[in-house]
Amino acid sequence: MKIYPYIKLKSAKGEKLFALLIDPDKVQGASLSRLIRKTKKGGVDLYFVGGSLISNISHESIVQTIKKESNIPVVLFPGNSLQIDPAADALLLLSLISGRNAEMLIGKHVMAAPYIKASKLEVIPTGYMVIESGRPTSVSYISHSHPIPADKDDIAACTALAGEMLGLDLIYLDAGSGAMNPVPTNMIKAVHEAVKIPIVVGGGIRTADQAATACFSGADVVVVGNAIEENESLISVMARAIHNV
Ligand code: 1GP
Repeated sequence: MKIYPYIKLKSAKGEKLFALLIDPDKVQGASLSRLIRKTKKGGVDLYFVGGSLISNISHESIVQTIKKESNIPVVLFPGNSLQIDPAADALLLLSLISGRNAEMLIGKHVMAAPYIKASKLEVIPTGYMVIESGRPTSVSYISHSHPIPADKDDIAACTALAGEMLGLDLIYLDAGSGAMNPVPTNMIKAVHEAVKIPIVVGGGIRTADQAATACFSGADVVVVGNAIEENESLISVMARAIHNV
């Protein structure tokens, strides 16, 4: 099954998905293989692969390595158009709808479109919303965009609604990698009430409680990166929390 229909189906059934974010700059070689082995036992549903900035350029792509060692689907979460890898299963085509930087809304996409078409990747048009989380994050710096203030649920809800009306298939609420504070639960609830399309939530989720709370608030997919890089035993704990909601 393709990835987006799978996410939609799970969302319709109220079943939550756990996505492990692999940043190619932080996890590679032996540590990547160890992480993959742990995810096999741990209940990860999807790998998201990407980062705001990638400086580890190796001959074999990280996606090729993952595909050799695991059957879990790989979804690209690209920080820029250099991160299009045909070896993946799908690509989140991110339009940064929380910002007002035309390049991130549509400009980069124009340049990338022919490459994406040639890659034959499944494309998931995604409304990407960066939420203020206590301090500047890589994504707010690199994207030259203001995050949505953490207490402005109404702005978040209307932004997501506009994204849905424009035909986007997914909303991604991101507090940013390593965020001090995850996306507030009230904001997830407001967005969940505003739209019917599935909602991905990530950034700064460090505990099973936070992951479960995001799900209870309306997240369909919870993304965790940093916390698991630091403590791989969290994989099974997070997976249980997310799947038992
Ligand atoms: C960042 O949503 C992801 O874009 C995950 O963030 O690494 O803080 O879990 P963390």
